[in-house]
Amino acid sequence: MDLAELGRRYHEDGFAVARGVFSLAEIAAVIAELDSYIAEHAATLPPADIHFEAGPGKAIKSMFRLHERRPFFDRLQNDPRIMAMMRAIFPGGDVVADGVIYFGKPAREGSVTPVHQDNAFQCWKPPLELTATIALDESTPENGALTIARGSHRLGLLPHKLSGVAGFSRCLVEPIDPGKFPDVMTCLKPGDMVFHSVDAVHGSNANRTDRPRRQMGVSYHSTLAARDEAERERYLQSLKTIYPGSKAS
Ligand SMILES: O=C(O)CCC(=O)C(=O)O
Repeated sequence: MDLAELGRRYHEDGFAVARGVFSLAEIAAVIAELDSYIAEHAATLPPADIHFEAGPGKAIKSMFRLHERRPFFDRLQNDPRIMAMMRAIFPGGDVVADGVIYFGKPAREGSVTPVHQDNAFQCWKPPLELTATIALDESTPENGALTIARGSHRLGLLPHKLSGVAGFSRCLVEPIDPGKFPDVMTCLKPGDMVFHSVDAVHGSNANRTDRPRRQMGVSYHSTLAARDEAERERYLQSLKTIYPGSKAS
């Protein structure tokens, strides 16, 4: 892994892909832990920490804050390989892991992720925060690969509105110019990772295949950045109308 090249790509494009970070055996262990987490917790998670698809199977769409309930996921977010890549991307300060999310995109029911920037939820200034995706399944154009507009992180935070979509409460008000910021589908194999900036415009299509497109999303920030707490509080207040008792997202 060329860490300097990873960092250069990230700052140039607003995202960077790292292939084969985790072995297939390690990914199988993550999936086993996830299955056991679902069996233990899914029925009792608060509404902000689990979202379901609207399809007939009501399959799990996403889950938040897994690291708070399982040391396995806390260890995952502090994996030394990821931390080495994070320090290459955000040199200068320290890097802090902010939590683990599960994005299910279940077979046949996985719905569209509306186009958004994570900083509409996260409120970091400067925007030295990112999501590191770990692919558990192969992602393809047909099953809703994470799609990122190359270079869009340079636009800064754009206006968002309420999306009405569970787990992705905000989306862009206006589309951006695809001629200047072309969409890149990050088609991943299990164990691959993609790091996308909190300001990168991204989303994904529905999953119409018979296979799930499961991914873990881990957030990291540089200690050179701070949250705009007033902005974050306004966002959290807006959520209370959507998810009573909510903490985030
Ligand atoms: O599941 C998806 O494709 C969207 C994930 C996402 O929005 C994110 O990782 O920030």
